[in-house]
Amino acid sequence: LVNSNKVNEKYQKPEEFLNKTISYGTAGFRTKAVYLDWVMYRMGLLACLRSICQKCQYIGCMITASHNPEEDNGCKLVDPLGDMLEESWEAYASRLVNSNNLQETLKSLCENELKEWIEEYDREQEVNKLGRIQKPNIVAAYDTRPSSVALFEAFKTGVEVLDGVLINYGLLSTPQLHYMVRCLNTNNSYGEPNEDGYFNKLTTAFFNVWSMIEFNNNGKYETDLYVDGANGIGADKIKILSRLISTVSFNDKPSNGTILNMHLFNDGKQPGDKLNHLCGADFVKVQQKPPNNLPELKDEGKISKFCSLDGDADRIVYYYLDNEKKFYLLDGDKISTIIATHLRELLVGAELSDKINLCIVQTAYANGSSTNFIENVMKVKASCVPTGVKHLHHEAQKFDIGVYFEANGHGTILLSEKAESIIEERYAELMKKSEQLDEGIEFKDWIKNDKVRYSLYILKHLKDCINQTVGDALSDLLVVELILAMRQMSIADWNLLYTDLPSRQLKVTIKDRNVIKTYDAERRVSQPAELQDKLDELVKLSGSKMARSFVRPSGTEDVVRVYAEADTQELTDKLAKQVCQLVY
Ligand code: NG1
Ligand code: ZN
Repeated sequence: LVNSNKVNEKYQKPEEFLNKTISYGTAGFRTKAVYLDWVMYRMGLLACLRSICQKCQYIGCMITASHNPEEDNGCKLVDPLGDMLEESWEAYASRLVNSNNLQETLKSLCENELKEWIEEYDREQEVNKLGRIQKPNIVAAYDTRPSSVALFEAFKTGVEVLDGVLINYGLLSTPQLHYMVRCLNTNNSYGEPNEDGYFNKLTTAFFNVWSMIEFNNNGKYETDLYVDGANGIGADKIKILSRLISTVSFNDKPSNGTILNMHLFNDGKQPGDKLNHLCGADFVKVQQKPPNNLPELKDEGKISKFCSLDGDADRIVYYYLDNEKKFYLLDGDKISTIIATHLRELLVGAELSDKINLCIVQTAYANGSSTNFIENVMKVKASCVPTGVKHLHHEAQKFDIGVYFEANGHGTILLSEKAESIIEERYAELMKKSEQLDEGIEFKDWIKNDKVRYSLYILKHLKDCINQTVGDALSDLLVVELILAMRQMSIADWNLLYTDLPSRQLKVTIKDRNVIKTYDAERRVSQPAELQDKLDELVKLSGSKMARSFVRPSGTEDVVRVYAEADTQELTDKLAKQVCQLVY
């Protein structure tokens, strides 16, 4: 492999990058799309190396810049089980991209860090010469950005240099690509590796739960949901999901007559529509206001339920306006608390709470009220980790059930192998018993009439509705809707779980954001030395007992992020501004 000598420099590193370093950060490589083709080419090489070092299993490449502006783009690699690229490989990615002598760096990686794997690969090639030759297997997909297709071509050229076999899935959401990778590497046991398989898995689980719900006229659950597609890939996928949800009657079982109606807006198909522009989950969360083009709803006096996806459909936040048009946001913290509350009730109901533990993972951006609610009302463990999904994911893996969400709406639920097998075994026993039901007893009634049976049944199918590889707006949406429907809860009721402290997120541009070093899950600054003391002083003098503030360098933009929360919005905004001045 090393001596193949095929590496060419078609996608030359531009001069202006020769003295610059860029790093594979929390979201892979991400910047203005015009600077990226040579990066993509090199990532094609790296994806092949990663596949070779994973016995030629499929490695994914998602081309997206998520919630960032349409002009940006980026690239994330996906490991064989659908999770993010292993941490040690982030360093290889940065090395390969920052190298000013690509051939040399590639050679050095192959002859040192990756030596064992490359030798094994070369040996296998020799042995299999006459038979089927294993090649690096790569799958790629991209979001709707205009730059995505050209960047895919650059990636493809890189893959071809190392003889990789590339499947192009075209337009997918980030979580769909993660799903495909997992299916391909697990012999389809996770699902079929195509879009039908993805939707089939989600909707089957959804209908299995939905069909058990008794809807009555007094229930407060809103069956209409208005979805902001951020003018991106999520809009296309919501259209498919919405069609399936409103037309499929699962397994020919009579439906309960109630349908979840999704109404899409910001679908990206109207003149002037621009990805993430004045819309989408990040806009709504950071600006704390509704997106553009909120549908005019005729039913005055009735509260409507809204949600916004982000540009690659891995984030979701909910919101509503009250009769005075006051805006209420239900962010990742509200989503994780309602999910964890419900899962805990199901565990108790299924008599499994002593066998399966539960934890919620958050970051410093979690609203202080949510952490207080988790620890002091729910009495569940709340872990705090640094920003970036990989940190949340890894922490959540330490528990039987780990519910993790960033406040911005990115998150999912992970079940340990132990939790999975307990639930699956008990469920299998339940199904066995159901085969011997007396005549005249309906399966559905039999399940519903017993708390243990019911809780187990719901637990099993709710878990199957979760995309455990990564946060997935579509899967999260279905899980939230099922929980609200089961609880007969309106969005306003859900919001009452706890009251958010007013918060503010701002950004400051400084010469070198990396002079700021943090610790304690990014909640405190260690460098520059005097910054934390000054920040503490501002918090102390803020006039609010609840005040909290922190600063950290962004991993995806060239800015320092400032966060503050306090008793009132006025005090919060004042504190956030003062901290910005401190940083500047
Ligand atoms: P940075 O730019 O490091 O703050 C942002 C989000 C993260 C995560 C990444 C990846 C905030 C405050 N930060 O990271 O949570 O989603 O983008 O997209 O929302
Ligand atoms: Zn995203």
